[in-house]
Amino acid sequence: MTEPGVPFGARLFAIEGRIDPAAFDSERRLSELASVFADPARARAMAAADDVVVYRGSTAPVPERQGEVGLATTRIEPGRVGDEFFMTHGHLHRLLEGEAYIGMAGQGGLLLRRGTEVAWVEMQAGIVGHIPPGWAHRTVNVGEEPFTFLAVYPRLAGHDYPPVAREGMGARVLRARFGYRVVRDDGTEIAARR
Ligand code: PAN
Ligand code: ZN
Repeated sequence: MTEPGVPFGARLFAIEGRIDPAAFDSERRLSELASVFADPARARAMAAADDVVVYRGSTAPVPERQGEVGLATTRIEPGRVGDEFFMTHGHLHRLLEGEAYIGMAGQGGLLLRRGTEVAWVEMQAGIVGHIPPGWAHRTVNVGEEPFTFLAVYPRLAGHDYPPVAREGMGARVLRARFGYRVVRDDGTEIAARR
């Protein structure tokens, strides 16, 4: 593993959705995420039959120090719970820090929320999504292949999950006839690709 705090070049594997070297890898399975879906009972039943990995991450060896820039990849598998696409849990940063997501492969989107404001950014290879400070963020795989991206962030930004677990993201991303629609909790559609 690369020494912490030293310059290095890391290789990105776009389709696999990983970075090398990685200090650690993580995975989130459907059973752990059931409660974030609109139909948790259905997610639990699916997980009981086959507790698939919904997404995995790899994090480059950047030390947790002020000023350091973290590099982490995420790969979200294609799939749905009912009509709702597989997605990340979603979080706020502990510190008031922004982040950039660089699309590497597949078709996805970035769902953002700040209070009652909800935004949707389509993501694919070649698109950089900008997450301003103070916005909760979640990514969604709206395609048939893995959706992968690189996150670039202040290493100390941190993850705060309970607000999203409690209040959700203000909208859900659902299958449409040929694509998807992004529907706010009040039923308004804010984006669609059909
Ligand atoms: C990303 C996310 C990653 C997984 O690296 O942490 O996509 O999503 P959850 O953390 O919501 O499970 C990031 O935004 N880092 O700040
Ligand atoms: Zn983040």
